[in-house]
Amino acid sequence: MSDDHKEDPGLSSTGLSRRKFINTTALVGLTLGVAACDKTGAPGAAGEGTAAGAEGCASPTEIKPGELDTYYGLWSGGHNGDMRVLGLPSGREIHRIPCFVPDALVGWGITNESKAVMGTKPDGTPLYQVADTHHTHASYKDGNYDGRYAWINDKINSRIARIRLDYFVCDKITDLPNVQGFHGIFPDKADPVDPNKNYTTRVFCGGEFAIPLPNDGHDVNAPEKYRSLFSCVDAESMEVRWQVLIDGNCDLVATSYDGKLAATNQYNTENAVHYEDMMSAERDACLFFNVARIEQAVKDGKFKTYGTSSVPVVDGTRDGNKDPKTALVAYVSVPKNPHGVNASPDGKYFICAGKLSPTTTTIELSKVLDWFEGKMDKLDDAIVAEVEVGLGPLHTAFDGRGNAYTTLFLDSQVVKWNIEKAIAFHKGDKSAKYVVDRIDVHYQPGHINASQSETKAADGKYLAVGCKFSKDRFLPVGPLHPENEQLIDISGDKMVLLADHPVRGEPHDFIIFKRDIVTPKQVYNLDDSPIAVKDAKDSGVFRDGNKVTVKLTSQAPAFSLREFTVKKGDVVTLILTNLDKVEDLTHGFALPKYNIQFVINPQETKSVTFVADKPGVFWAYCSTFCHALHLEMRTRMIVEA
Ligand code: RUQ
Ligand code: CUA
Ligand code: CA
Repeated sequence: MSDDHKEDPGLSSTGLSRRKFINTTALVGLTLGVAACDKTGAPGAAGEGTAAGAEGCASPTEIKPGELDTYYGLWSGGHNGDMRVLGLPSGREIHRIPCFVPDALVGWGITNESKAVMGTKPDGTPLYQVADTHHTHASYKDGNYDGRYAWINDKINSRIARIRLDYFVCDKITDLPNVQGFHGIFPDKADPVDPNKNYTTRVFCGGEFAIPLPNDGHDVNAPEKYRSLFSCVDAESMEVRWQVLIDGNCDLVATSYDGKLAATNQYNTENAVHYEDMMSAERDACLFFNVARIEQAVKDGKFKTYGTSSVPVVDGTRDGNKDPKTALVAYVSVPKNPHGVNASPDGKYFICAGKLSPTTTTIELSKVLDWFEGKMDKLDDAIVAEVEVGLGPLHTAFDGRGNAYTTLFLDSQVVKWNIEKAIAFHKGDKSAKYVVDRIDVHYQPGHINASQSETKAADGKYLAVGCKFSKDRFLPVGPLHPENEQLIDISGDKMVLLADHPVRGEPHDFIIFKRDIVTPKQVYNLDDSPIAVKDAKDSGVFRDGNKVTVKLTSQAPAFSLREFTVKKGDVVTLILTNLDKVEDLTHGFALPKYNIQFVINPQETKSVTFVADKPGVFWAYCSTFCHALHLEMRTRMIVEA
């Protein structure tokens, strides 16, 4: 590593003159940048402490042409109902994976295959046009991501989507029965009883809004009877395995590394329907679910079902779970409307942020397990730290070196604090300085996550912060502002702000992992589709009454049929296989006036079904620039009157 810049008189004088005007954080940032400047600005250099700001020193966020980012970020796409893929540290958005809402680029919601995943109304159109994704998490093995799947929630319609991380596509969506406001989501990291299953087999989902069970019009005016459910979805089949009826509500979700516990924070212990009543109690709770016991109770038939759902629902209410030795759920008290529950990478603690309380509550998992085994009388003794960190704490990330980073919504800051020192302070050592650093962010941060933060491989390099307000950080574009995702270097003692990234609202949560965790495929396998048209010679128009199948292939710069003819009123299913095998050789199929457009990747097959209700000539053209003769790449659909 070069330290040339240390001797640069010009630089130090600029540095000095600026020092009077900048706060301490920025000052240290500048110094760090100077000390650790790497001439190459190579990716990964940031891990050795590089930071932006020093003259002549490339920022780690500047990835040069031809170079690749070192991390993937999976971002929730918010109202767009998709998942976004970013490269980090550059912050460049590389891809959007549509899930819950139609997508015009790839034809999600247009093709039969995507509609089968999304679900359709009786008229064949996608079930929903709106979504609200918040949280995205990926599958685990041995405490680290294994690159198989990611999951994302849809809060509006209580649906969970799975993304395959080989093709980066959504392959399954499941509706959670009897749940409204499905919010928190987290995969398990191991099986609670089978040590051989040291990988994700379940995904837990928190239901936020209480509703009558079933929600069929009865008890609508009896809010005291409304209930929330905590759900477990099978990671492979995506079926809902079981649900737990609780008192109060669920918000965010976290899981332990040993697979024994899942947790949700709860802000509405009051079971209230109005916000002022939701804040009436001084303490709410963090609920711990004993996964093995719940699954045993289901096996033993100790459950109910509600409405048309056959999913077993076990009793997780306070009254039904007073005896620790048989309890399925433990309610640890946490101050005033907490938000966020996060598992520390050492596997020892869950941390709840206080939101309306300026504190974070650290709960030791081994003590919760002691309580379940009858070895500890008072459940709240599992709280090993409850310390002040600032105003409006929401979410916490980790660097793998014992420090936690919590967003302070009201203070517009991130506070870095040391977990063991907070525990010492809580125990009575008032000299324990647990707050290590603070940094201003812009503005009102919600979610936060660090590279590999929620794994045993937390590496403490980059921290991303999802700021809910961007105000003056970007060129004005009218009243609707983008959100501001900020990137912070956390490799040193002091946090250093590296970059602002505008994002379309409202992204909420994200995860960041090393790029070698996934091995994305570049080309599909023809056998992935049972209806693939494997040879151009198999193309043609096949009629069965008024049902017509058009089989088509693409190979730059031509479709296998120069034209095809159908009759007005025919129900046409068009199957298109892209026979090109070359990486990045994607074609599109755009059919004017028929509301059909989709892309077709190398060796991929897609189909659409439509009624040929308009007679005439329709030039179906390739919509993805694929070849010098791309504009000439067309086929003619003739619809005879
Ligand atoms: S929530 S800003 Cu939907 Cu993730 Cu906390
Ligand atoms: Cu094929 Cu453009
Ligand atoms: Ca409350």
